Amino acid sequence: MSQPKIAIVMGSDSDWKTLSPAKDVLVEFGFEPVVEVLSAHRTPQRMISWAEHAAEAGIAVIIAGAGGAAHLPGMIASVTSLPVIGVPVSLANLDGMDSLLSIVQMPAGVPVATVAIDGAKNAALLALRILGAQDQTLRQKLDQYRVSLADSVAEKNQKLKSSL
Ligand code: RP5
Repeated sequence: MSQPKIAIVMGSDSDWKTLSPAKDVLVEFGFEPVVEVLSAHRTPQRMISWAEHAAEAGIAVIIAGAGGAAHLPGMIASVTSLPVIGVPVSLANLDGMDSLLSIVQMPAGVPVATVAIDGAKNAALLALRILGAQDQTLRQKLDQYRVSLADSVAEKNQKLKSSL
């Protein structure tokens, strides 16, 4: 069976600096994501068409980032039953609160799993956890990752103490 794909989509190429940490995490875990700029308000038909065909294109999880009146993740989730993870992108004016509330406050029936403002790294880790539920090898890699986080805290602890 071929590897399930993870997509990273965003409202503009200006979002890439926020979304690219998701790609770095996915590549670290052996996934080369599908990357696409899709605008909910500038290219609504293309966005809908892409999302409607995502499952048949082999995509298993969609990470969708947008800023401002960030309707991209919710609109995508309205036309596919694939899991959608929303990343609120912070813009200059409202520090990402606008994006956060636009993405997180989905009415019941159409879920979007929302991560923190600019939380692309966690979006990727959540996508991997979703796939890892059915993939023991991937789950073991995620286990190792958690252990490495614990190790890094031990190192920080040591470093701080030796600097005192
Ligand atoms: C949103 O508008 C995008 O997701 C981006 O965060 C924001 C600004 O887009 P650009 O003006 O940089 O194209 O749709």
